[in-house]
Order: sequence, then structure tokens, then C-alpha cells
Amino acid sequence: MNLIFDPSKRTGNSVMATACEETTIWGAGTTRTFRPIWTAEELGVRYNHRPIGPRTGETTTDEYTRLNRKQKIPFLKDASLDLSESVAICRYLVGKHAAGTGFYVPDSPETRAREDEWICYTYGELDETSLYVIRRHEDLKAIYGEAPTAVDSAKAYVARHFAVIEKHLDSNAYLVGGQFGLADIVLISCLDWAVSYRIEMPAALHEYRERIRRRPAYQRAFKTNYQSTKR
Ligand SMILES: N[C@@H](CCC(=O)N[C@@H](CS)C(=O)NCC(=O)O)C(=O)O
Repeated sequence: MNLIFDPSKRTGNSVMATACEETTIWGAGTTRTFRPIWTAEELGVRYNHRPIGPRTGETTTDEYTRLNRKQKIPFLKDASLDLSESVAICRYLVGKHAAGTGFYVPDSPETRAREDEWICYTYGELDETSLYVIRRHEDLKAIYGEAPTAVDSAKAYVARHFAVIEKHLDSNAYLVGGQFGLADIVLISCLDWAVSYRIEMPAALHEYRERIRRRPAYQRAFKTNYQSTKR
């Protein structure tokens, strides 16, 4: 599996058969762009997809900069909001569209806090502190500088947190609430990323990942995110 954006994989012009005016998601080809696309697919949200990629120049055009001054993907716009940050976008979609779908939605301060705990943990420790450090200082070393010590230590750091998650999954089929939800989307996106870097992962995490990857929404989102087309 290649999780690195490859514009040559784009195959056509339009993007989603279900495209509509109301929700547009920008971004393709990365773990971060995968999250809102997968969330939208899980919740049956109809959306237009603009599969712009990182470091293609598409995030730095005047048109895109007017939308998102951070010049980052993913980005979402609908009738009521313009929003960046993958987790914020997913949370917004869940808040707006999850009712009645079977997708886990915390319904008390305690359950919300528990979900936040897992999302902050996986996003903070796996995504930003580990996998993105590896990406910046290995794959993107031409831009951010080569730093083999930082890369090795990030790989060891991932292993330490995988052990924590493995223990939790011993007695839980999903991360929070006994149901599939946003915390699982954030974690699986990180596990996919780790697998693409050939980082060793405990068997329980492999099993959890394989089980969740069978979800039809995951498979649709994977296709859209990693093999999507240019407008
Ligand atoms: N914290 C942000 C990170 C977004 C981010 O860094 N996106 C990268 C791609 S993964 C990007 O847009 N890079 C822009 C570019 O390099 O052109 C999120 O989770 O959405």
C-alpha cells in the first residue's frame, strides 16, 4: 500500500457520483485527507471532492489560499462553515450527520471526554509526534532536513504507544463506547500509515485493522482518497 500522494494515479476529471452543492472536501492522497472522506462515507454524506495534493502547488494557488490561509489539506466547506484540520472536520461531520447511522456519538460529558482522550492520544502521539516526524525527516528530508536520530526515536516511540493500545483492545472491539466511531477512524488512519512505513505492529492491532478495513465505507474512501481524480 502506498500512502504517499501520487498525482499520476489520477484517472479522470470528475470525482463523486454523489456530488452535490452542499459539502465540498478538498484534499487527497494522505492520511489526514483520508479521515474526513472516510467519515463522510460512513455517514452517507453527499459531498463534492476536490482531490488536490500536498506539494503539487495546488494548496498554494490564490484561489485555495483565499479559502484556507494555512495552505493545508484537508479542508471542508458547506453552507454553514469553512473548516480545516482533519479531526475538526470529522467531528463536525459526525455532529451534523451521525444521528441514526449507528456511528458512535458520545452523549455525555464523560463519554465525550473518553472519546477525546483517545483521539488526542492517537493524533498527538502517533500522527504528529511519530509518523509525521518520520515523514518530514525521511520522505521529505529534502524540504525539512535529514534527521536519522529523530526518525529512529520516533519509530521506537510508536512501539511504546502501540503496546498501550494493544492492551486496551484486549477487552474492547472498538476504542470507545463499544461501537465503531471517530476514535477508530483516527487510529486506523495512523495504523495504515505505520504499515506503509513497515513499522512493526502487535498482532492485535493488525487484527483490529483488518476487521475495520473490511467496512465498505473504508474501501470507498480508500479509493477516493488514494486513487482520486483531478477536477
Ligand atoms: N493538522 C492538520 C495537518 C494538515 C497537513 O499538514 N496537511 C499536509 C498534508 S498531510 C498539507 O496540507 N501540506 C500542504 C502542502 O505541503 O502543500 C490536519 O490534521 O488536518
